[in-house]
Amino acid sequence: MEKFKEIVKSFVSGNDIHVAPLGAGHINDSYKAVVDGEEYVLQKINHAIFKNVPELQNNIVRVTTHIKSKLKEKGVTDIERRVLNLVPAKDGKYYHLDADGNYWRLMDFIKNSKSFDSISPELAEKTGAAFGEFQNMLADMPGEPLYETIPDFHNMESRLATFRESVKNNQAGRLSEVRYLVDEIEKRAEEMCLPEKLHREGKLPKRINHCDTKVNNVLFDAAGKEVLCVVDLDTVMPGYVLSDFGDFMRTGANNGKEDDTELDNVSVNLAIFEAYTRGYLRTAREFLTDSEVDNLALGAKLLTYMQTVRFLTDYIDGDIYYKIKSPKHNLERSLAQFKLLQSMEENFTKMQETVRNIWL
Ligand code: GN1
Ligand code: MG
Repeated sequence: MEKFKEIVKSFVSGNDIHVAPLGAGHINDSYKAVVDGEEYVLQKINHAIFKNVPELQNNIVRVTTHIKSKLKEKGVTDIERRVLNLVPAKDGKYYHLDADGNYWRLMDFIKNSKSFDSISPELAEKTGAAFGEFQNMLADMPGEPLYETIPDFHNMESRLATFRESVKNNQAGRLSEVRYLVDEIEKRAEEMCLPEKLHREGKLPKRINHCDTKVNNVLFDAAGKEVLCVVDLDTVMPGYVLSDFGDFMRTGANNGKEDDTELDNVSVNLAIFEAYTRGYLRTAREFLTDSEVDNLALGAKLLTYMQTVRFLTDYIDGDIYYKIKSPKHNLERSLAQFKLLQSMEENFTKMQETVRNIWL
C-alpha cells in the first residue's frame, strides 16, 4: 500500500489515498485510486509487451488530443466523459518509472459509467457504431503515422513466422500433443495472408485502428444505454479496418466463451454479426472504400484464426505471454478459437451477404 501511495504521489498530491484492484485484462494491472475523494485509474504498464512506453504514451496523448478537438468541433459539452484523459506526472511525463523498473500511468476515472462483458444485438449495434466513430474521428489525424506499440501486431505473415519458429524450437516439448492443430493452421495460411498481399499491391489502406475491439472496451452511461467512450488505447496503431471489425466478431459474435472447454457451445452468432455490421457501417460509411468493405467478413475469420495461432504459439512456447488460469489454458483457448473459425467458415457466404446488403 505504501508503495502504491508513493506512485500515486508522483502524479498528484493528496493526504487520503486509497488504491484497490480494478478489472481483469490479460496484459496490464489496473487499480482504482482515490485521492482526497478524486477518482483515478492507475495502471502498471506491461513493458515486457509494450517495450517502448514513452512512444506508447505519446500515441495515446496524440489520439486523445485529436478526439478532444473533434468533440469540441461537434459542440459536445461533457468531453471529460467522452474520451480518456491522461494525468501527467509531476515531472511532465505521461508515465512514472519506479525504482523497480516498472512503468505506471494515471487517468481520470470516468464516473457513472459501466462496461459489459456479455452481448446482445442491441449492444452490438451500439458498439459497432462506437468503434466506427472512433476510426472516423481519427481518419484525419495529422502528423506521422502512429508508433506501432507492438510491431506487426495484427500482421498475419509475421504471426505465422513467429508460430513456425515456435513449432521448430518446440521449447516446452508440447508439439506432439498439438500436431493436428498445427496442420489445420498451415492449411489456411495462404488465405489468411491475403490482406498483407492486397496492401502491398496498393489495394488495402492502413488507417488508425483500435486493435482490441472487445465490447468491454466501450464505456456506457450508468443506465447502460448510451455510449460514452472507447477505452484501452494501448494498441491504437496503423492497421486494416478488417482487423478491428474482425476482432469484435471474434470476441462478441461467439455463442461460447473465448476459452470454452465445451466446444459445442462455440459458434458464430449471426444476429450479433449483423447488428455490429449495421452499427459499424453507419458511422464508418464516410471514409470506407469498397475494397475495405469487401474484406470485412474475411476479417472475422482472420482475427479468429490469428488468435488461434497466438494462443497455440504461447502454449507451444510454454505460456510466456498470456496470463493463464490453468496449465492447459492456452491450448483450450486455441481450440475454442479454432472451433469458432470453423463455424465462421461454414457461415461465410451468409456473413459476406450481410455486409454487402447493409453496405448497399
Ligand atoms: C489481450 O488483455 P486484453 O484482453 O486487452 C491481447 C489481445 C488478444 C486478447 C485475447 C496486447 O488483450 O491482442 O486478442 O488478449 N492484447 C495484447 O483475449 O496482446
Ligand atoms: Mg487490451
